[in-house]
Amino acid sequence: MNKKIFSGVQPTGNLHLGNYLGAIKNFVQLQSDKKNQCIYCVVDLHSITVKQDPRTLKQNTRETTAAFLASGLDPEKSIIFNQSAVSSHAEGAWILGCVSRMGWLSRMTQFKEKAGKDKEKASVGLYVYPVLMAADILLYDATHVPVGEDQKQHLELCRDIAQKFNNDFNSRNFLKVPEPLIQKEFARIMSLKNGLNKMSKSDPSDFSRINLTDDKDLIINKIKKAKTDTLPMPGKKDNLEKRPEVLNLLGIYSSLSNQNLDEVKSNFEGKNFSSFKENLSELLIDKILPIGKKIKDLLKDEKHLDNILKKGAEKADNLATKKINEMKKLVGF
Ligand code: AQP
Repeated sequence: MNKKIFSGVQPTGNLHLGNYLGAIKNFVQLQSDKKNQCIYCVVDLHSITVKQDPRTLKQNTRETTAAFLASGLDPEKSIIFNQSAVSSHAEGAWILGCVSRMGWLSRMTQFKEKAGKDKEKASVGLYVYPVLMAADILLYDATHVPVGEDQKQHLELCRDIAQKFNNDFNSRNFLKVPEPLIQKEFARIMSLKNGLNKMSKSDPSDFSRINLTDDKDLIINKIKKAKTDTLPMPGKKDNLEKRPEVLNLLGIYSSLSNQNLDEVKSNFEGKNFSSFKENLSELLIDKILPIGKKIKDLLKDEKHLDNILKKGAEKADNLATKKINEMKKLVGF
């Protein structure tokens, strides 16, 4: 079956290993199958759900685009654009917002996590963020959406919204119900400081994550300081349920080296943590440093990046305008 792929990344700076292993690496793999139509979006409308400095936002949009290209996305093979350049996303979000139910959105755990204790002060945009995400996906009839595990609940909501729209407007299969594409193992990369928290751009501690643009010394230092525990390196048979930090580091090794967890455990069984950490740093330097270098090079030519986004937006706009016009007709506009 030919797949239509849609996914996005927020231009909120500090693109990290979690974004890469949970999402972008998968984007590149999907692009390599010629039968797939891939659309990858820098979701700048999503990023303003929390306060952004306008000049930094523009630069972060370029940086996320550079990270896409440096990781292997090719504008000749995939549509690459920024969300705010295609106005159908905002229009679609309004229509779908009127179909969505408050109760559905109230159950979204990401809002609860991001809004924290003071929900009253969170933006309305942060609350309705998953509706905009549904519009992003449904406008392109995406069949598959590659995301990290943290976005699974939003994808389920998107499916509910699509079905309700189709029912409400008597338009069976008009909005295509998409499937999530989530890696089977290590779909959620955790913080280097606390194995129970997700690795995140907005974590105040830079030592909680490996950024794609970190240099060699910083990578070595961050892995050296990454939390482990006092027990020895686990063997193949050891259960790691109660050792989240160790599981996370082994998981990172496994994802980067394309080996399964048991193989990684066997390779390091009986060795000490410092030797494992040295190996992990070397692997990160081998896989991530070249991406960081490319990002920095690409950022030297802002016009080139802006041009890629502009051309991508023209292609995306053609597809999205058709769909939003049909959607408006169904609604009665
Ligand atoms: N830690 C993670 N492990 C696996 N996948 C992850 N993703 C994010 N963090 C991890 C995936 O990366 C894609 C883009 O994410 P995003 O930029 O849209 O926003 P996010 O999920 O909110 O990521 P962050 O880093 O946690 O950003 P902040 O701190 O700004 O909220 C998504 O597919 C996501 O699943």
